[in-house]
Amino acid sequence: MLLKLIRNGLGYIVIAIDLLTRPRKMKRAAEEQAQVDQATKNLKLYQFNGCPFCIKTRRVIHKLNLNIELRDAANNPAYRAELEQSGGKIQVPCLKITDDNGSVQWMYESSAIAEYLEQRFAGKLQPAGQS
Ligand SMILES: N[C@@H](CCC(=O)N[C@@H](CS)C(=O)NCC(=O)O)C(=O)O
Repeated sequence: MLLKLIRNGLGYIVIAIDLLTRPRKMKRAAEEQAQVDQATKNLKLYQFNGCPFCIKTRRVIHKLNLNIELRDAANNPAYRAELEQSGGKIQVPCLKITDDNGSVQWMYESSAIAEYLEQRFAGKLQPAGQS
């Protein structure tokens, strides 16, 4: 009970620091942003709100100006079950990547996810299979 309170409290503090220190959003021409928005429809981030590794990943998403759907695997039982059964384990953040052929990859580890997003979206747009 006390532990949960401390953990939630710390989570809120980290969320507040994140909001106060967010990096500047990358800007793209409208047409390029539309292509990026189309590409990110195939990405879903399974995450917890107060998890520091998820906050780190959400900062990268914010900085790269990506519209990636966030799926709350702490409070949504369907997302939690999907993460465990299809991803393989309950660990967040996890990025579900669906390529143009419909095959799915579950990417764990915040550093791997950040690297993938940077490679694919920081410069010229890369297709799903290229990074
Ligand atoms: N090395 C991992 C660590 C991720 C991690 O420890 N996530 C915690 C939440 S902060 C987790 O998923 N714990 C499983 C659970 O709470 O059930 C990363 O960088 O993504």
